[in-house]
Amino acid sequence: MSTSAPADPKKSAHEHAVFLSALQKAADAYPKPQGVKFSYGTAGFRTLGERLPSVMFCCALLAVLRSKKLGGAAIGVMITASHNPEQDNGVKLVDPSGEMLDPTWESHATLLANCTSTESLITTFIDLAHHLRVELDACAPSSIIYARDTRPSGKKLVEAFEAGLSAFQGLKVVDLGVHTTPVLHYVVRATNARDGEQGKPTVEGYYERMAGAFKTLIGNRGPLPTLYVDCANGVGAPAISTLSSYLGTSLPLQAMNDSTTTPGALNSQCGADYVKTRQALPPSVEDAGLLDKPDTRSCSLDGDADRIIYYYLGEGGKFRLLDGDKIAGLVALFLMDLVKKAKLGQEGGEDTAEVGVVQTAYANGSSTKYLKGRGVPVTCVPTGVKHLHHAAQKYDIGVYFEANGHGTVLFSPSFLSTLAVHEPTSPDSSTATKQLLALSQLINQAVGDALSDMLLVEVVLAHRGWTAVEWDAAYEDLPNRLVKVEVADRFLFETTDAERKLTSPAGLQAVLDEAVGKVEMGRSFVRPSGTEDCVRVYAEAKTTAGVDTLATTVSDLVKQYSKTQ
Ligand code: 16G
Ligand code: MG
Repeated sequence: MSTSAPADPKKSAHEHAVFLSALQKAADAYPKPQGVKFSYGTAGFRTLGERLPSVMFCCALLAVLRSKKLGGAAIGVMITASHNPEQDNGVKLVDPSGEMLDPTWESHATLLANCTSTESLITTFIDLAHHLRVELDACAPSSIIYARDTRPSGKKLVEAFEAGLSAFQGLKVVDLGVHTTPVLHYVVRATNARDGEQGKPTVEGYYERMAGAFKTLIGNRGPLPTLYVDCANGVGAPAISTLSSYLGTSLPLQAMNDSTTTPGALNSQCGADYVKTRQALPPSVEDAGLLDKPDTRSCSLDGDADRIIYYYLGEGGKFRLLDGDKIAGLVALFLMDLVKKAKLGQEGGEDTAEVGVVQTAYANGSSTKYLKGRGVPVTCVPTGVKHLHHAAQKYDIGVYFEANGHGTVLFSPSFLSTLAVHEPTSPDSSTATKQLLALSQLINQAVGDALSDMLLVEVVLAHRGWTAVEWDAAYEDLPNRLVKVEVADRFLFETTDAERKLTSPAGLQAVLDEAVGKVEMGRSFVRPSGTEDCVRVYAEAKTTAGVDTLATTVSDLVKQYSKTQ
């Protein structure tokens, strides 16, 4: 198994035998449930919480392996099922930079999780370590940081995970407890960074850094009007309460749907996913009658607080959605203005930095048009945070948002170095430079973060002197529909061009193009879901009638072609 000769072969063989026996004993308590096939997808493993103990055990083994492979760098493990119903749970691994697990390791996770006996699990694990050239002995350092959300199944899953860790000697382990997904990503990234350059690697460090940057950016513009926050009855509730205490009076936050212990309440009739898919207020928010003034803004977090959607009631009490696309537009144009003001070019010349936006095909056509019309480069990538994140890293300032509200802004290391040494030639340029630096601390550099995105939106609105109404006025969304179509085999549907075109089933794309051509400003695409057993159809058009026709036609064609293969 080892590639280098051990110092004392006898001692090493003995240690290995002790390790195998500990592993066997621990693994026996967590057999894989029969008849279930686990798959590590875009959001890690996700299914009913009661099915997951054996998966948690396997994730402990994989996390240790990954950390040892990377010379002992801290690996994160988050136990959550985000916006899924309360009985579901899930687990995903976080790489040392705070990004999602390297996709080439996803198959290793799936392989381990599907082992049907302790013997096959141990053999598979040892073979994997051998194949990846990882030393399993205690001398090879390993460090794991984990957290969970408020789901009732979380405690048991943590126990299963810890049982997996218990087979190893000499691990560095940090249990953060109950926190949001972005907190875990932040702590992992900060732990692995040099000289604290990403902030203090603790939960307190996370809140301090973010709240400190917010206060700097708000300056004497505060206190801002009260913001109503729907916490989806999830882990966002304690997080909002903690954040409030760090913010003081600069931004009064009023939490709604903050009952984390009421059975069945999590994500039920509330939260970012509910609001985005129904395009309506959560009933609890409507009943509270708090959004009575036309400019009172409110937002909803999802179950693990890595997504955020804003909204308000417009003229005649009409629900108005301010989704991920609207956030991207607001933020990108603000950043472009700041870069211009900072005059980062040679001898006080204008911008040298490129601010770009990354979207998926789900972005409303109006948002893409709005951005391009204002000279903002836009990249379209396939659904899933890892694709957006990587594309955003190609810009000096990369703004990425999915329409569903998951996103953040990445500042490239070279841009941050430019800012750090920049010598402003005017008070305006000095202020803008300081603001850009504060923004790089306010915004979570590891992953989309509802809390940090919320503060970012508040900063931009305060600087612009806008209410939700002025923000919303940027453009009018084209009417759009998202339809879920159940088919016998969703893997029959294959896509290209950032999921905008189908390559299979044969012939379907041509008839879709024909259907789209018949509808004014029509656009539609079809892709297999990465998280559910279905195919998703997206359609948009100039009018509501047009989009309804297009969505129905395309859904019918999908059903028809899924049968003829
Ligand atoms: C996952 C993705 C999210 C994406 C969604 C699409 C991550 C962390 N999350 O939740 O970004 O919008 O899947 O779901 O990548 P779908 O494939 O079922 O449409
Ligand atoms: Mg989430």
